[in-house]
Amino acid sequence: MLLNNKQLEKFHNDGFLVIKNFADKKLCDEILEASQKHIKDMIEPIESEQEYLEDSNTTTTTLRRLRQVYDREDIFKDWMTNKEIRPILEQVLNEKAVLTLAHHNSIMTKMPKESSRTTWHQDRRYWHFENDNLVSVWLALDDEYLENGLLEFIPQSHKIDFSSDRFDDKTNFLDDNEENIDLIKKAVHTNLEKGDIVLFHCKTLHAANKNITDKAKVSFVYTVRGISNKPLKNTRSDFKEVILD
Ligand SMILES: O=C(O)CCC(=O)C(=O)O
Repeated sequence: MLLNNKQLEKFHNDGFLVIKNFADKKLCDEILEASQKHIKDMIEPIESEQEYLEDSNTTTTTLRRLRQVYDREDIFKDWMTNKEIRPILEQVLNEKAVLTLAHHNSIMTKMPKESSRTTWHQDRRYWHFENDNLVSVWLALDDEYLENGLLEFIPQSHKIDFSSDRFDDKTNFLDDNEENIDLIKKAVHTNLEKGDIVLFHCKTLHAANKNITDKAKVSFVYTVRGISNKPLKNTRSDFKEVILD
């Protein structure tokens, strides 16, 4: 499958693109099913909500993300190496894609009630590559909407070079900075249905609310880099990778 010119232009212009109905709904159900035991038993490595809270002295652990999912189940690996998406990844990266397993290699959850808001940020904040030619692929395994923590994006934010004072010391984009307030007003969202994917650039500002519904939201996210955009040596981005030939 290939993007048409309008879709490709939209991706480059906005910094993200929703592709409706990309993955088979049955595949989404199977991925979700395979993720259940990892979620229920919080099988490591995981990221917890508590890691994101400033003054958390609770002993509870709420799952936020299953990390390093590529090697956990064949069905996860198969999704991340899916052949149908490769021409699209090559289009948006403008060169061959390499799956980088260091960072977004995750099943992302928003647990009912216990999840927290994900503040505005750019994904490249903790990544170390030669440049910013990195794109993430988000798969909705079920319906996603604002009340259960749908991703929201700020169109064209990937084109802006922000000064560091617009972020806090954890590189969250400050909600109360005057210039940021104006930009955040431009945020958009598109409800997702099972099987929809979203491609987003590593500089595109995005955020998500907490899940206020009674059902967990579970999504899959992985990242690819352009083949010429190498991870910097001796950083955490310099990790196992898969060339998507
Ligand atoms: O679902 C979320 O909390 C946001 C996830 C996110 O920002 C990301 O994976 O880059």
